[in-house]
Amino acid sequence: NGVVHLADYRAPAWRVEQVELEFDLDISATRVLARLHLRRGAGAAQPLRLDGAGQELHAIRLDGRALEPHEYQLDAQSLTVFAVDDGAVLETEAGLAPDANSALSGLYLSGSAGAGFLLTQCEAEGFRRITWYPDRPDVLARFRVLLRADRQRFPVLLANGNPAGSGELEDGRHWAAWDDPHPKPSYLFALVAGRLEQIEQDYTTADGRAVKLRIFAEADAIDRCGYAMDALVRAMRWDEQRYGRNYDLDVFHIVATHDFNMGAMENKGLNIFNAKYLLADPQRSSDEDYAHVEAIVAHEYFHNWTGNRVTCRDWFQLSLKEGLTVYREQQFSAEMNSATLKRIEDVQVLRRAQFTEDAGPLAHAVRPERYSAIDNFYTATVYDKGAELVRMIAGRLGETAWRRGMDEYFRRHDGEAATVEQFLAALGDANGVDLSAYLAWYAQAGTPQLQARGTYDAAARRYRLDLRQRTAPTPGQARKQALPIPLRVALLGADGRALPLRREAGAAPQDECVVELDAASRCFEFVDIDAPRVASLLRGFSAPVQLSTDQGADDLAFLLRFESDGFNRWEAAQQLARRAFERVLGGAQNVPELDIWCDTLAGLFDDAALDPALLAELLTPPELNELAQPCTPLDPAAVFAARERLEQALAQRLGAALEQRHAALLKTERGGLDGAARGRRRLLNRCLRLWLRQDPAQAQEIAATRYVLAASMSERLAALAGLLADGAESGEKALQDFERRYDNDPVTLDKWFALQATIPRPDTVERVAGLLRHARFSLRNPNRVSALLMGFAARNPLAFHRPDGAGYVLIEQALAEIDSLNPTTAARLATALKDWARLEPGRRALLQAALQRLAAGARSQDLADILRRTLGD
Ligand code: B3K
Ligand code: ZN
Repeated sequence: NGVVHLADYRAPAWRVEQVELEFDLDISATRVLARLHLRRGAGAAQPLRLDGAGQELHAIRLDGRALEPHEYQLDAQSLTVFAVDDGAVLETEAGLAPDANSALSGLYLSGSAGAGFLLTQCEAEGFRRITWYPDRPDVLARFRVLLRADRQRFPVLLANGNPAGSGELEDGRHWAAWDDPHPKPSYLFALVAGRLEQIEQDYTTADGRAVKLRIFAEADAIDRCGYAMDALVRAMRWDEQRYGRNYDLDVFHIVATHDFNMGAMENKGLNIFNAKYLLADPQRSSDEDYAHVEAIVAHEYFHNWTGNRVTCRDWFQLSLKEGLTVYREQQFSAEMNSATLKRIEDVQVLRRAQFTEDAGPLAHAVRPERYSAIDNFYTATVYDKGAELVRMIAGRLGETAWRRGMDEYFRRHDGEAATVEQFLAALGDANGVDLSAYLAWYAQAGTPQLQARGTYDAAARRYRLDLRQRTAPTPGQARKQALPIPLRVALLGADGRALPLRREAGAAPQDECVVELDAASRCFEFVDIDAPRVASLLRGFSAPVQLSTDQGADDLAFLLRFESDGFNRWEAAQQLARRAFERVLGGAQNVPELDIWCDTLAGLFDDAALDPALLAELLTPPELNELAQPCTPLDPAAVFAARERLEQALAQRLGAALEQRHAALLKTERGGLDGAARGRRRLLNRCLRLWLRQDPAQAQEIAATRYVLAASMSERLAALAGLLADGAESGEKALQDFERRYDNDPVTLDKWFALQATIPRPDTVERVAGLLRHARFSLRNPNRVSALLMGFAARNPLAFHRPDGAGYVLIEQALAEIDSLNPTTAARLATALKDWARLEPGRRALLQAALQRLAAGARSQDLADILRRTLGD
């Protein structure tokens, strides 16, 4: 049935010591010669079974002798050779059609046949679509690659590793050889061939290696790669300084493509990037785009050690490289920018994507125990919850011990394919601690609910904190165990300052303590405490849990005013907004929480000491998906209306101050890219959105002007999104202008599609249906699908969940088509339908029917897997 189980892992029966690949590249007919130097692996002698999919076999030789048909067996997924000796060399010749590869896995064409270029994507199982190979991450081989192609059509020929010669051939063809000295699994293989421009920079590593850094892109994009280069250099320095990790080849190459199934790929020495996460320029990129480029360039670079030098034994260990690398990127971004803001954004991502995943039918452990389509496990759980687990472990060890542990991890496993157990063992052994209790976090799905209750005994001067945890059942995991939960705690006095904390009399006092809940429930005591006003719990979001406390709205307002931990200050605002939302949704007319939320924020609005970016975040209630999460049965329109009431109330309460602050911020707005300018702009844009609610007539006029005069893309987008949400006529005019301006720039035109897909109005369904027929739209391009269809299905609940089901039908039809083109993209889009069972009965029936029809017709294993799990079959 195609299900793979972690428990069934066996070491490979055959290894590849070295592989030589020769490519004769052509858009529609590429030939691949593979020469595998084989070694017997673990276990008793077994026939050599290689993975393969889709290519044609032109020749097969063993130790130079052509094999007879009875000596091997070929089927749709594999090639088996029966009698192979240790040390044998197997040669195969394959034929591929890159231009017919719409799945964008394996070797494919980016762009048009006339002008585009060839490239590969192999993770997780794309290499088998290029040649027959033991396509699993624990087979590490040395790769030598020879590329041959027409020089005019393919002037640039790239592969992993170091350049090993190049030259001319007859008939206008040329060749380039590449040699990667670091043994690697096949999923890290890459090649790129085509007409590409480049920028270059010299870099010397801390240990003295001279490296050429190059970024390649098509001619119209190459002048937008400078920021990525800058980010790369900073990431390389940072990894040297913070982790002692140096780069290990003579070149480091990055290539940009518009046709890519994900964000980017860390192929050894040859990273390939979705152009959307590599290109940046002040006119066309938003502040968010810049942050993404910096983070993803760093992420892929950091993989060179966490992922490439130490790779994963099997795909169940995916979070070993992904969670760890996300965590390293989070540290890097926090140091490059505002640590508080970065933490807030990380937690937003976690709550919006991972907590919702954990609470639904697709919930799975950070290290799942089975899968039927591995590409469906590149999830928020594996990445973002995985990063939270690493963060907890790093926090448990402390900075110095964490570094010592990581050094030990690299020392033990460099050049190997490792497991989560080995990771925890290295970290623990280096520091004489046992971290194995954290394995349960990797094995157990679901978000723990943490309940906290504080009591103060004035006579005894003791503060007692009662903690209790519980995790609800998830699909396939009925019973849950207690997990180790570190909780960063402070007690604030009436003046807002942290009180000295002692766990026992006479101990040295601390401003903040970490208590670890290591059972279902426990109580912790603090002694010699005077007059605590409020407890600040889970500071910095010290564990990926859902915390509920017995604190009242006044306590939250106090935290919002005085808490010195920036994250928890924001969290207090979120919790207050959430309580107000729940009361409003419940139908209450009089909502004291709403007044408290508005009043407290109004009190902070003019606080000159407050970072403008943080203020902008304080002024933003949780987004719709977060608010909707606990609602069963869910009426998305009611959730939308309740959140609107929050925004309205806040806008009214702030009143004329919005216009004033907006005007003041505008005076200094020049489109600057430094952190301070970006922070001010965040507040500028937030003020505009609120002002549009408070005084639509006037604010719309200003927004229309700002759209035209905007000094930056962030400002332009905010003005346009505001106008569109209001249904303003000037918004439509601005949309037309936007399309004219950026018609030829795919990355920016995607913003145009996404803006329209997310207009929170019921008739957006018709608008999206119209855009599906737009000349620039194509179901073959994942970025376009993501902008228009994912934007609509995942980020526009009001329109997508229109009660007549029109939004569901639209997505159903598109999905059926995408499934036959690009299974990965289809499966990802289908995850936007996962919450059908929580909907109120009317919508639920409509969406369920759509899902069932889709499941009946699904062609790819990827889509079928998501639908099956979504429907709970
Ligand atoms: N490792 C790649 C993701 C590959 C996805 C394959 N379906 C990018 C990254 O996480 O850095
Ligand atoms: Zn990654």
